[in-house]
Amino acid sequence: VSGSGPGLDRDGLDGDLRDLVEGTLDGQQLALSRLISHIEDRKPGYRAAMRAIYRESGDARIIGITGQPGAGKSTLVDKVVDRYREQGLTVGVIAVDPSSPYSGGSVLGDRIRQTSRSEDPEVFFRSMSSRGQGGGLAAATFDVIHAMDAFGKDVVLIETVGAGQNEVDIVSVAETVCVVTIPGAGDDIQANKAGILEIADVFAVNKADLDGAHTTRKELLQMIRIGNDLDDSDERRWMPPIELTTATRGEGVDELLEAFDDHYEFLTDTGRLSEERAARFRQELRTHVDAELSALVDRLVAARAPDHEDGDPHTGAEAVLAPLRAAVEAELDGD
Ligand SMILES: Nc1nc2c(ncn2[C@@H]2O[C@H](COP(=O)(O)OP(=O)(O)OP(=O)(O)O)[C@@H](O)[C@H]2O)c(=O)[nH]1
Ligand SMILES: [Mg+2]
Repeated sequence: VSGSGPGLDRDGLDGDLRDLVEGTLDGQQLALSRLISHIEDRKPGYRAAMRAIYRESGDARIIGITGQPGAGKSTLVDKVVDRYREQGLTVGVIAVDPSSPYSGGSVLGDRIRQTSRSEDPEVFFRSMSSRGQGGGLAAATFDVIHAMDAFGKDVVLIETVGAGQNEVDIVSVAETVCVVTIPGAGDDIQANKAGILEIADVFAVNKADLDGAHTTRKELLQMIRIGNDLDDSDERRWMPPIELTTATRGEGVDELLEAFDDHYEFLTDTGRLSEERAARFRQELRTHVDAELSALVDRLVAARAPDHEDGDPHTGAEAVLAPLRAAVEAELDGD
């Protein structure tokens, strides 16, 4: 991507911010890093910066890695990064609300520092947390993905803690979602069956060096088959592959990458990639609207809601909603 060419949309971009955007599109790590801080903090002009960034993004593969705490997601991500680098691809990694330390460009800090590619300039790590995001973590995550994409990363990996515990809905963020589970997780899997089946494009049964990996694989397979039998649509279906991995030793990682590739191929062959991109666009737009809407509503509540001695909650809600309704109706009048 040649960013500083004539195509850059400079509208609303002042000096410093324009330098950051141009530097990012030029592949400068420091510029990317600073730009991400700027957009995470929602500093003035971030929206104009994102507009310029967005126009240059859209080429990266976006892969989500999710699963229960401690399943080995970060260890696996580290090995997946290694493999992609061996294939000559550049990689961005985003850890959302990491429960394990994750800093300075290395997954898990010192635990994996020696083996990780923290010194590799072609790998860019960033961790994001809901602290200081003002509730906009999901919105900021979309933006950071685009920034890494426009920077020129071939693959962006996003690690989130799984099963609905996270603010970021990994399905609306990633093209391919890998759910990481571990041997003996049968009960957890049963409990979250519907949610897991819905989101997983690929399963990794990690810690396959421990007992019970094959049993867990069988349980997952059974669950997928039952779900498949219940589905009577004629559409070509994707059967999520189940890969056994031992992330600590890098075993099963090649097969996992093949599964990612197969899923991507399925998405492109069936035309579902563009469908999903259209859906994601709307979801992303909604996320940005929602992030700011609640601040607007807060202002109305502060100004219009009655005290609890003076009214009931429904009348109070109506007082807040009435100006919003009026504005929406005036806007859509005649549509
Ligand atoms: N035996 C075994 N241990 C593993 C394997 N993969 C990861 N671990 C260990 O599991 C622990 C948790 O690994 P992480 O990679 O931090 O797991 P995580 O899913 O990222 O954890 P959170 O981000 O805290 O949810 C670490 O002690 C790892 O060394 C594996 O394949 N086998
Ligand atoms: Mg982790």
